[in-house]
Amino acid sequence: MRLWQDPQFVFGVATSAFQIEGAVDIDGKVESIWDTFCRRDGAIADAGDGRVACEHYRRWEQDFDLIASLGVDAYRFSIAWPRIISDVDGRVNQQGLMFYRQLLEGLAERGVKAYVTLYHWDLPQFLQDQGGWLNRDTALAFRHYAQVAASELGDLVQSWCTLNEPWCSAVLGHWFGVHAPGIQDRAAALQAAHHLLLAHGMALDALRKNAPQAQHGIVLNLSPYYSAAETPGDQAAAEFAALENNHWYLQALLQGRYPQKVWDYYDRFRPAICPGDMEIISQPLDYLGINYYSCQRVLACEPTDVDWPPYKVQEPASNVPVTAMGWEICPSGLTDLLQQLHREYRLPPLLITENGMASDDQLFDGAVVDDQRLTYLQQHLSALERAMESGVNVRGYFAWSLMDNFEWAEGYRKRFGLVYVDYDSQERTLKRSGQWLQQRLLERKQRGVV
Ligand code: IFM
Repeated sequence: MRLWQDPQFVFGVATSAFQIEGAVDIDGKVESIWDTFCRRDGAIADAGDGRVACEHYRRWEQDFDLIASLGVDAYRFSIAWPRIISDVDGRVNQQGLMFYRQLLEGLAERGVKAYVTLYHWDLPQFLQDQGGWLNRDTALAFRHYAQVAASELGDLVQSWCTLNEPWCSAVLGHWFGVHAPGIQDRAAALQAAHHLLLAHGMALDALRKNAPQAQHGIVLNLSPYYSAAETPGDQAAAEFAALENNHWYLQALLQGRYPQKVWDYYDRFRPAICPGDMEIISQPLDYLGINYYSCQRVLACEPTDVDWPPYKVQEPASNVPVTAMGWEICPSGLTDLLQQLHREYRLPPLLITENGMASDDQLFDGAVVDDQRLTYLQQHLSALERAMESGVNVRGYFAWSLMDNFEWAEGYRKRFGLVYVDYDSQERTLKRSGQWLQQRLLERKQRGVV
């Protein structure tokens, strides 16, 4: 595979703060919306929360040794905003900064590049109390946080990401209500999406000023939307679904507008936009991060309610391979998606910032044989390579996730890690998929590629 021979291509593993750190009320950290949401009855499938998670806050050195032993070039992780900023006035928590400085120094000592995300969903609760992403001031608060993070930590960071998957924060958090803050309101979702993108633009500017030597971008979760049947109605529905879920974000970021069809369809729910917002949102990016897990198959339907779209996402058929999340395994979708984006946009360089699968892994005799994940990774890397061979400029690939962790509303039951975590003992075991990746990366080093 050409991918393995390119010394510039970055291989990494990824995590996020709330999913692994634990220590949610230690060293001056204040509450996030996920701390609050986890206390809501029935919100988390196994009633789990972030209090202990993978105890990474305490065990980070051991975890970093593990990362280094994998032979990856980079580690993608997020900073918990509520560890850094303590109140509505923007007071800075030095202990929080010290923790992340330690992490960054730990990575530098091990020769691993730091890819840092500022927002992976853990909004400080004090901002939610002021309206959260429905309040435009949250974008200004995010700019302040970005400025503090970049000026205090920027010398050790190679790549910054403003937001991870704003679709999830907006739609899962404000429309479906299955993620924090658990709101169910179509208009709120569109307004939150706009303020998230505005926050991205404002933070980008602060990052460029305070950490000019680093790369700056954003990460979107994207899927190809296929028509589940050949009828023109279903094809139009798939097109609408792609516009609503992918291009709403892509067009705003890359072209400074929202897709007209979706704008017209949701005329009752349009977000408030101030003059100049779209210019702030669509500043040039050094890279666009794409999180890819699956494809979506769509059927046309009559909306049951005014705030529902004119399509339905079909459940995978019983003969289609799925992950433990029930998501279709669809490696060719990655090639299709990348090629479509390449055709439709003038893209910055791309990174695959997450890719992986949940499976029902079992630790048996000290080993975890997760062959389904191993195949998943191989197939997706081949699919990525096919896209690159056809001309798509992809500069890196990060496996999700380094280790099993808190899978949001699913709690701890869904395991995405290359490393198995025994939540009773906190013991880590490299799964077979992780051993495979490690072997490939070490061979690559031995061949002198990097
Ligand atoms: O675990 C999540 C991650 O936090 C964001 N992207 C998708 C992953 C799997 O659901």
